[in-house]
Order: sequence, then structure tokens, then C-alpha cells
Amino acid sequence: MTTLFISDLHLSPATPEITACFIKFIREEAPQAEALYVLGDLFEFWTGDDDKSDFAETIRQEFKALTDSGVKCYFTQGNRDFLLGKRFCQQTGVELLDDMSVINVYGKRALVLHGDLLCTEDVKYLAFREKVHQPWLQWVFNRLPFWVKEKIVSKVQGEIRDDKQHKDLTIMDVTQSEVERVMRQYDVNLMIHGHTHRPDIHRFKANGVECTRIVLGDWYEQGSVLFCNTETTELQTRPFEGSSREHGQLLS
Ligand code: LP5
Ligand code: MN
Repeated sequence: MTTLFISDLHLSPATPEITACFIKFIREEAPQAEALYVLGDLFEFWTGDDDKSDFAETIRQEFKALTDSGVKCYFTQGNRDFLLGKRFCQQTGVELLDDMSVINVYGKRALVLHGDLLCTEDVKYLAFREKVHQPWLQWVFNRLPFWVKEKIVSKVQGEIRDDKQHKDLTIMDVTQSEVERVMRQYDVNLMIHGHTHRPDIHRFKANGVECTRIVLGDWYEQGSVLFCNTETTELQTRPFEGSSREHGQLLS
């Protein structure tokens, strides 16, 4: 049996090639697995579980079909789908995880998270995150009509876009001391996250212990999957339709 991890698909009606690759993955590959973990930024932006568009409905149906077939499916919110909530999960059978969750991957304790919380040098983002994560603000926002929420989101996105362009690339990566602090806090030596779009398997020693941090890739040019079973842990790619690129990076 296998366990699959994905993140940073940024699904949107504007990028049908990504959606097609995801649909092929969830229909043909995910049903063979025992579990699928989606570690955030599944959507380019998720304005709320009241999204009634055909696009949102299609994605919900794909998850529902997967969980109905017996595959466990877990979701961690990303910085682009922090408004995905209980209703989506009830409709799809997906289980919502805490921002940081310890799971068991074939006998190994692993901490799974989106990864944004590890970027402690990106102080402007973290301040913004704290604002939009306030329960009262989300409570109010979630009660607005969907079209009003879409207007607010696109206004805020417009204001933020410029800000990211002026950021140094290093502040948008994880802070190693924070990685180590969090791993110590959760008592794990394996961490799996996305967000930075820098797929890699990092090995390092912290307090004399061998640690591994696996970073999932985005789906901008191909599908990206972390494939795990009892023998192997591998970052793999899935080609978009019409492209033949495919490769993997082995952990063990
Ligand atoms: O995903 P990526 O890599 O492109 O960028 C992220 C960070 N950006 C974001 C922004 C979101 O994608 C867009 C959010 C729109 C939200 C609308 C919410 C409406 C209200 C909801 C209320 C419940 O996540 C980016 C990081 C980058 O990752 C790191 O890789 O740097 O962060 C930013 O660019 C954030 C800016 O630095 C923050 C600037 C503050 C501007 C204040 C605007 C007003 C806020 C009003 C809040 C209600
Ligand atoms: Mn992200």
C-alpha cells in the first residue's frame, strides 16, 4: 500500500492543464493508495465553502468519489485555502487536519504542515496571516454573500501582489532554526511540507539526531507527488497531458 502527499496545485478554472493532471491523478492513481494528504494550496484561492461554481463542484465530486472508494483523505489549510472548512469536508469526506499534525507513515512519526509558519523571516506575511486567521474576522467574512467576498479577495490580492515582488527570495524560504525548534516541539525527526515550491529532501543533524525535511513541489509545470510505502519515499512528478517529462528523487 502507498500513502501520497501533494500540495501547491493552485487549482483554478484559468489553468485547465493543471486541473486535468489533478483529475487524472485523483481518478487513476489515488484510488490505489490507502491515504492521500493534501498539504495546502490545493486552490489558487478558496473564497469559501459556499462556492457554488461548476469548478468547485467538480473538485468536490472528485474528492467525494475518492473517499467513497475507501481512501482516507486529509487536508491541511494553506495560505491560499485557509478558508476551506468543515462544510467542504462534510461534503467530500475529507478530514481537516490542524495546522501542524503528527501522523504515522509506515512506522515513522512525521509532522505534516503547509510550511508557511516556518518562514519566520517573512514577518509581513506572518502579521497578515495572523490578521486573516482571527476567528471573529472569518466568522464575519463567511457570512457575507459570495460575490462580496470575491470582490474583497481580489482587492486584497491586488494590494498584496506588489509586496511579494519586492521580497528577498531568502526570506520566503523556511528558517532552519524554526524547523529544528518545531521538530523538537513535536518530537519528530521527519517533517513534510509544501509552500516554498522548492521540492527537495533535506537531511541534517539536530541535537545529534538525523532529521529529514521533505519539501513537496508545486504543480505549475507538472504534477508533483510524494510517494511513500514501506520500502520507498520518493518525490515524483507526473507530466501534464502532451508532455513526457517524469522523474523521481529517492529518499530510501
Ligand atoms: O502564495 P504565494 O507564494 O503567492 O504568497 C504567499 C504570501 N501571500 C499570501 C496572500 C494570499 O495568497 C492572498 C490573500 C488574499 C486574502 C483575502 C482575504 C480577505 C479577508 C479574509 C478575512 C477572513 O498568502 C506572501 C508570502 C509568500 O507566500 C511566501 O512564499 O510572502 O505574503 C505576502 O505577500 C503578504 C504581504 O507581505 C502582506 C502585505 C500586507 C498588506 C495588507 C493588506 C490588507 C489586509 C486586510 C486583511 C483583512
Ligand atoms: Mn503556500
